[in-house]
Amino acid sequence: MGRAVCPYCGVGCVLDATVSENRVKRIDAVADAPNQGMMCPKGALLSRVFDDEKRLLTPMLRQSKDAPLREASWSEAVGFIAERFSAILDQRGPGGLAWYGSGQLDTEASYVFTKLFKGCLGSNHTDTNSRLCMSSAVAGYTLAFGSDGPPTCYDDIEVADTFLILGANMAVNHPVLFNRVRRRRTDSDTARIVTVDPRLTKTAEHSDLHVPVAPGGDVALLQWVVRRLLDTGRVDDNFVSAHTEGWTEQRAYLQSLDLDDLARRSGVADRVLLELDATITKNRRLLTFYCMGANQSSAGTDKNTAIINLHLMLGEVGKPGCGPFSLTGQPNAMGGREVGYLGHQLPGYRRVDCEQDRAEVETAWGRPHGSICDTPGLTAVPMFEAAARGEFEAMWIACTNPAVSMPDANTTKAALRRTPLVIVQDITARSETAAYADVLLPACQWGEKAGTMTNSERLVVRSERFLDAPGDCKPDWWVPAQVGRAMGYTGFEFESHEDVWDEFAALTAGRPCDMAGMTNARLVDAPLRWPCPHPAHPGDARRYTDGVFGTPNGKARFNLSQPRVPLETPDAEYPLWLTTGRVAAHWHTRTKSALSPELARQEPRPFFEVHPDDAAALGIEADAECVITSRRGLAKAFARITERIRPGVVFATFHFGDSFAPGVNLNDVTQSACCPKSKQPELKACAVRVEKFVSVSQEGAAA
Ligand SMILES: Nc1nc2c(c(=O)[nH]1)N[C@H]1C(S)=C(S)[C@@H](COP(=O)(O)OP(=O)(O)OC[C@H]3O[C@@H](n4cnc5c(=O)[nH]c(N)nc54)[C@H](O)[C@@H]3O)O[C@H]1N2
Ligand SMILES: Nc1nc2c(c(=O)[nH]1)N[C@H]1C(S)=C(S)[C@@H](COP(=O)(O)OP(=O)(O)OC[C@H]3O[C@@H](n4cnc5c(=O)[nH]c(N)nc54)[C@H](O)[C@@H]3O)O[C@H]1N2
Ligand code: SF4
Ligand SMILES: [Mo]
Repeated sequence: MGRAVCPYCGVGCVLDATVSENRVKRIDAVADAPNQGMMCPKGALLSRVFDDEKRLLTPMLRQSKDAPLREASWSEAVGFIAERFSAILDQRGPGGLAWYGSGQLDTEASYVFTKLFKGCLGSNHTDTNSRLCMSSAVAGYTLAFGSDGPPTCYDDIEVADTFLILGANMAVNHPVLFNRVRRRRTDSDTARIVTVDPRLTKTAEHSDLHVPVAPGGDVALLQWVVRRLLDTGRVDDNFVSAHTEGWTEQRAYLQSLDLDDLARRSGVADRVLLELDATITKNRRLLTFYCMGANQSSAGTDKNTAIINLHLMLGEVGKPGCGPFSLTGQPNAMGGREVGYLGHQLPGYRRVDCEQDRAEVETAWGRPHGSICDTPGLTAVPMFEAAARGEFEAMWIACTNPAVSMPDANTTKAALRRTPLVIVQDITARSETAAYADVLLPACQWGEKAGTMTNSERLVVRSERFLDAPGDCKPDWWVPAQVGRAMGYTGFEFESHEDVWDEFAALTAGRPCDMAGMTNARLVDAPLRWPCPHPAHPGDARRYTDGVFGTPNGKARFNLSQPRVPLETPDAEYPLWLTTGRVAAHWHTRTKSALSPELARQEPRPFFEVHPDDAAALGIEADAECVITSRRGLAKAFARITERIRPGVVFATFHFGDSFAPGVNLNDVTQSACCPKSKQPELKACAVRVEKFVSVSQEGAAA
């Protein structure tokens, strides 16, 4: 038997695995955990992920791009990387080295990579798939509260009245948490669920009100709501004057906006707007869940800001049952932020551009003053763009599949072809990115290693190892530690994940995400929420309960949010919006979830949703194979004609990469424009045209 947090979504279900002869026989959900004895099919079917004939079992490397990969020992692979990195440092300096990681790495691995790259190699070019996922949430929280991290916890669900779910399909992507929401809806006479999404999703179907916002129309929609609050005298003046700053400017700004114009920009009918307004204010205790429909936008930070402003005006932050609650997608997206793996961060919510923060970390790491570069590194999109121009000598990619998941993936693939040394650390060779590797490093997967992750509610969960790893697979943290040692740096003498945890937890002492009280022994015993500053501290369920925020003067800030149209809008040549997302059965690029036949057969091929009016105009019948084309590339998918989507918008998923079939990678179509504040790419909106696919042989037959 072994206990571990589910390696899929950020709900962080705690699961028990029954093991016999080094095989997982069954999975049970733990009752005394946030999942309250529940799990979804992805968690329940985890035993299937081990049957992978493409599992990476030994390190592989090649001396040059035209040589084939060959097997190598760990000492050879580590020595090879260390030598190449040293040569790059000598010839090019730290700017030639980049690391691209993942919110699916545990905290220990994220920490050791951060220490190696930022502390020793001197490169802040470390970014992760969290940039595609959470960076607008980080920016939104930090701007308003002076610190990242949600003020809320899951127990708020059972005392909330109104659930505003914006740009999140919780029924599909955070299913166990949505079950808790639905239970609250059933148990309480007053609870209501409102979902804001351009599509009638499964979440919207279970809601009292569906607000079919236009892609990118959220800021205008939220401003319409808060302007109404203002006009009808429903602002919590006491809270606003005691605990916030920036209200005078905010009020003046809101008053300068035209309600009709906002309504038009939101794309929502007046009747629905009025119902939304009535629901939000009739029912106090507003809990807002938001995810990629909010974050993955050129207005990503502004959407986050608009949500937080709404809560500040209502005085609904830091109290039970209310607050802005950003859902994390990956199991350790929150932990990576605590570790400081993004290009501008350092451990414990510190920043590379703050002298005191750098000095504290350098001292803790025993590194000379000035070791950490003071300039934030390149974020994901510019990092791969720079690599495509040949500006990096080496990229180390761990636990992510950017050849499929990055926007404008053709540029990413060009970057991987162009960079002289591409290191890929993964569990399987089925990842499309692995095909570009010059060094492949085999990692232990779930169950084969112990480690720590933080879920959406700041709950820090320790997972056990309950399986022997196959072949030469190693825990992710071990690999950068070996490279650090081989390059002659001190501070990588960790003997276990526990040593790594102790060092990291100590670095969070006195910081907002204080985990100094979370000893290994306590974490093995039970998960804990941060802040948890000393070993007798139980961990705080909620933050800012005293109305004091993390800003220098303790006040939360109102920031201005601008209704911004997506950076590419439909025109005559590309007349439709493309928006993108997920389905319940697949996990991202399917390297794990597709190994379960029960999941893989639920959505067996790429599809796109299109409104019947658009389908008729385009001459597309149900199930027709079509091509979705943008200015950057194309992707094939089969038509699903449905009134669940707004006219003028098509929806498709990015689950299918080039290894599934050539020409189906949706991110060959998407755009790399980013939110100017968070640098998160606009994965939810670009302009496309859709045509029926005609194969070369069909064309020939017709001629
Ligand atoms: N089954 C499954 N679960 C997952 C994942 C998975 O791959 N599969 N991935 C995990 C990860 S990493 C993440 S980040 C989360 C993501 O979780 P979600 O954010 O819930 O997932 P998405 O389907 O990407 O997007 C959510 C919704 O945003 C809507 N949307 C698109 N454009 C807009 C807009 O402009 N405004 C608004 N309001 N909505 C818009 C889409 O129609 C979609 O229904 O899921 C996690 N859970
Ligand atoms: N169009 C569009 N694109 C998107 C999104 C969208 O909504 N629309 N969403 C974006 C978001 S929010 C996210 S989070 C990304 C996700 O995108 P990715 O991170 O690229 O997707 P995954 O398929 O989860 O890739 C994880 C990789 O890690 C490997 N792996 C699994 N476990 C381990 C382990 O323990 N150790 C190591 N070393 N490797 C392991 C898997 O085999 C796989 O290759 O996609 C982004 N891309
Ligand atoms: S809800 Fe998320 S964490 Fe829970 S079992 Fe499903 S995928 Fe895993
Ligand atoms: Mo994500």
